[in-house]
Amino acid sequence: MSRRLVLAAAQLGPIQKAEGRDVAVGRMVRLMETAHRRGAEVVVFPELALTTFFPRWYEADLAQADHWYETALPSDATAPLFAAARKYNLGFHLGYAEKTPDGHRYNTAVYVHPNGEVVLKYRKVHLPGHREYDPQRKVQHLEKRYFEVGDLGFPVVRAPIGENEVNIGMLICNDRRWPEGWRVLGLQQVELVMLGYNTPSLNMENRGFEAHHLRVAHSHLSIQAGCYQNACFAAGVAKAGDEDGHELFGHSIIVNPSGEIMAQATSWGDELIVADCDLAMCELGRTTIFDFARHRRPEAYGRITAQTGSVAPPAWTPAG
Ligand code: CDT
Repeated sequence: MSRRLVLAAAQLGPIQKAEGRDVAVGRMVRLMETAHRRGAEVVVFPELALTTFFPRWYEADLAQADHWYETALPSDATAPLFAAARKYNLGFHLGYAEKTPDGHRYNTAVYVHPNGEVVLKYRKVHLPGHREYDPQRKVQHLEKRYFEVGDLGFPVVRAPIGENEVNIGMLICNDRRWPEGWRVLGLQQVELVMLGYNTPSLNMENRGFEAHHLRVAHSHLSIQAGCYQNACFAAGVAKAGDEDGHELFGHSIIVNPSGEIMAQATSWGDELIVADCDLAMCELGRTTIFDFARHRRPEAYGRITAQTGSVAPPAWTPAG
């Protein structure tokens, strides 16, 4: 039996440092209106969707960065998103910087039901970048300064979306490059992975020497492989374009459980892409080549959880 879900990925163009949340939220509400007109039941927004990608800006005193974080959802600034969700009967995924009442800071995503309830929350586990100001870099990437490692694992929940119950999970940006996270979601029969990202077009870890097309290729490769190997759909949704002189690549995609791209953004601005997803497609992989119960061999995977860094192998020496 087919279980159809109309899925929208709402890529956002750049948000400048000086722009307030009202600008981003206004644009997001317009995208929700478009999503509704195109029949979508759920819309996925990027990582840290409410502000510029602030981890590129160094702040010696963390308290001076407080204005980048949300302390409550909804808030006055984000209330229009919740109102639009109700008006259009549209669930939405939102990435934002979270500061908890006891002072913890996370790079967080939530899925919100059209009635305004938070159904699922995830806090980013794989934080890229560095903690201290790095004078060698042209552009800072201070996620390790501004966020703690997420403490919620990789949760999946069965949630009502439109006509269906859908097993939803989340990854955030750099997480997409780590098969471990995908597999933990796959082990919970995830059907839809919501994944927002802010990825600079230049690899500053490599002083900008990585070719632009490879940056996009690696993003797509990771998402397509994650979907195929875990028999799920994903919406990989970018913040794109030039933020105060710093370029983020777009190329948002919706991917099916065969690892195929169903829809792709072609602009560097606000853009909605939509795909009609047959959730029953997840069953093929899950019951055949990736039937985990039949084929996984966790007794051989000890290193995956016992070890962080790689170790050099023993050297082979000839017996004779
Ligand atoms: N936001 C985020 O996680 N971006 C990273 C770029 C890392 S470069 C230090 C990504 O993996 O896309």
